[in-house]
Amino acid sequence: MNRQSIVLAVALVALCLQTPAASDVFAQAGGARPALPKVIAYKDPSCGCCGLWVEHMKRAGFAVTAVNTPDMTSVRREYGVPTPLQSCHTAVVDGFVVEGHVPADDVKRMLRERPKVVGLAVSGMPLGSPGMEQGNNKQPYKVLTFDQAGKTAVFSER
Ligand SMILES: [Cu+2]
Repeated sequence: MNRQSIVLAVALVALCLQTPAASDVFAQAGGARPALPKVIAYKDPSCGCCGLWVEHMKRAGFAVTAVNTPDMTSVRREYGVPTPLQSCHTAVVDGFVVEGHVPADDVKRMLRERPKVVGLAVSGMPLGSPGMEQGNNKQPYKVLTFDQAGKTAVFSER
């Protein structure tokens, strides 16, 4: 290595080391919070309540890409959604799977807490869940976590 390339290497290392510190300062200065991760929502093109759930997620601040597919069975299989938990749409966000009409607040909590699960699900389509609003009709429902073995646990009760 000649002198010039050593200087260049040192400068590059210094630059790399500097980057996290600089962004810390930015965060401390009240800079923008990191944006919410992107959501990809798979749904049947004819599913109206799926579109309403996508709108619910957008209102909560998520950037959502809706992907229309007539074959939701394959999507659920691909992302490991247990059959008893199935609903009308399947979304993927930051490595987690979100099945059905899960409230955005629960998705945000999962992203903060990062439980060791595949994702969250609201099975069926309970009335009153996000995207399934119908006046004042509200069916109580549970948001469940599920793991690779299909084991579930209650994440929240709504
Ligand atoms: Cu639905």
